[in-house]
Amino acid sequence: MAAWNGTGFPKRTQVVIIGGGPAGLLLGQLLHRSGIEAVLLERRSRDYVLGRIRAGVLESGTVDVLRRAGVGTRLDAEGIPHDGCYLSFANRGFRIDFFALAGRRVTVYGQTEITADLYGARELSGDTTIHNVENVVLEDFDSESPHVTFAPDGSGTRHRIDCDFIAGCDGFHGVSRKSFPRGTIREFERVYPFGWLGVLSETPPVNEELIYANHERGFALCSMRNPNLSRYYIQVGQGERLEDWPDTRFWDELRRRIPVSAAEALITGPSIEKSIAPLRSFVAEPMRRGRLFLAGDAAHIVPPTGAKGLNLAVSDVHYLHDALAGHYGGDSSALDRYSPRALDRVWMAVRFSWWMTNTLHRYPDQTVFDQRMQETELAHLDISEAAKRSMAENYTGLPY
Ligand code: FAS
Ligand code: PHB
Repeated sequence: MAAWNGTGFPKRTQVVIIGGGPAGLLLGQLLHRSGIEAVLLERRSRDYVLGRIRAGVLESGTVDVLRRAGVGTRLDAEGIPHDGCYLSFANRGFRIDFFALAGRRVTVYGQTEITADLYGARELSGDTTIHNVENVVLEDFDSESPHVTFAPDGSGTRHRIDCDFIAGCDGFHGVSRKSFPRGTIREFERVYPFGWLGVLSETPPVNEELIYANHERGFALCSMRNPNLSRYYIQVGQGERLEDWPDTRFWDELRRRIPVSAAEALITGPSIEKSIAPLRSFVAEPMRRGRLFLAGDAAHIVPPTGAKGLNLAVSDVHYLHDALAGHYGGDSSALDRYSPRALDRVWMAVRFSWWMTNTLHRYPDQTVFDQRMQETELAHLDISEAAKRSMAENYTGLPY
């Protein structure tokens, strides 16, 4: 158990996890089940973290890891298995049959639910979670004795936790990646000249499976969370403002971009959540510095087109848990393999997400030739089993 001081905060533990999103919570849960103690520091409140609406599609590998972490019960009961998805362009659509082509499926189950399941498990674990922390500083992670200091919610005092390892699971805007000494991390980035305007509505999904739509007006996606909760996205220009997108304008634009048969079947309703997310591809190398390890969005970002962001966070955590459990079991060799092993899979997902994004979105300076190239890429996908198989293998998740 953690060594405590008189302030009510632990002063030593085995692993300090920075960030209580899916990556941090899942790592804490896997470590706990391996008998390894982790203290989790989260900048926001529990309710704030649980209020985020983000990913919705889980690779089969992600489902396996969540079951192994002991948080698969509600996922198995409420998750919706999908054996395929639709792609549409020029008012025609076709299906990619994941199961027939790749022998595996995806599961629709919101990230919000995963976070809730993980928070429930963490509270049962008895491990320490400290919310609303401020000014987190990572120190001495190039030594054998790293430590983290932080200020609890609004207090002026600072607290220190000594540990064996620090897991930076604090997302793209977190402090962990930025704590690497200058010149020791290489960043690869592409910012896309558009974003996604997403709507959540308590309406039945327009289709049983997802529809990814290419249209000359821009990309659209029809997704869902359950039989009475739909998630829709349309591509919007950079700098678009939510206040310029009342529900009626959103629904009208979505109808224009999906096939006529879907547009006619669409059941609309008031948005219960509406947000705009920017799109970028980003990778930081390496994902480790001494006893500091990055996992999830702290190390990489993908455009949500390929439904990879959350799934990559899970595979990172799978590899990091293996490495840490190996170390505490007497074999530290996997610690050195963590970064190259995780990055191999990250880059494969970054490529796939980049390909999906370039094939389905309209670029501001796009010509009619470019539009025709996108449509022909999709027409080729429709007639080529080899191309469909490649997409099915990547979308359902390459092996760990
Ligand atoms: P997260 O960003 O989820 O969690 C990081 C946590 O660290 C946060 O709780 C944050 O408060 C905390 N933190 C930050 N700085 C800290 C500090 N200094 N100290 C302590 N804590 C700190 N992926 C998909 O697959 N499909 C999607 O549709 C999709 N939509 C998205 C929409 C948006 C708006 C965003 C931002 C992301 C979306 N993603 C999507 C990607 C998303 O799901 C991420 O991949 C996933 O949340 C990654 O989880 P984490 O790595 O845990 O990072
Ligand atoms: C979602 O349901 O939020 C979702 C699904 C697939 C994606 C992106 C987002 O590619």
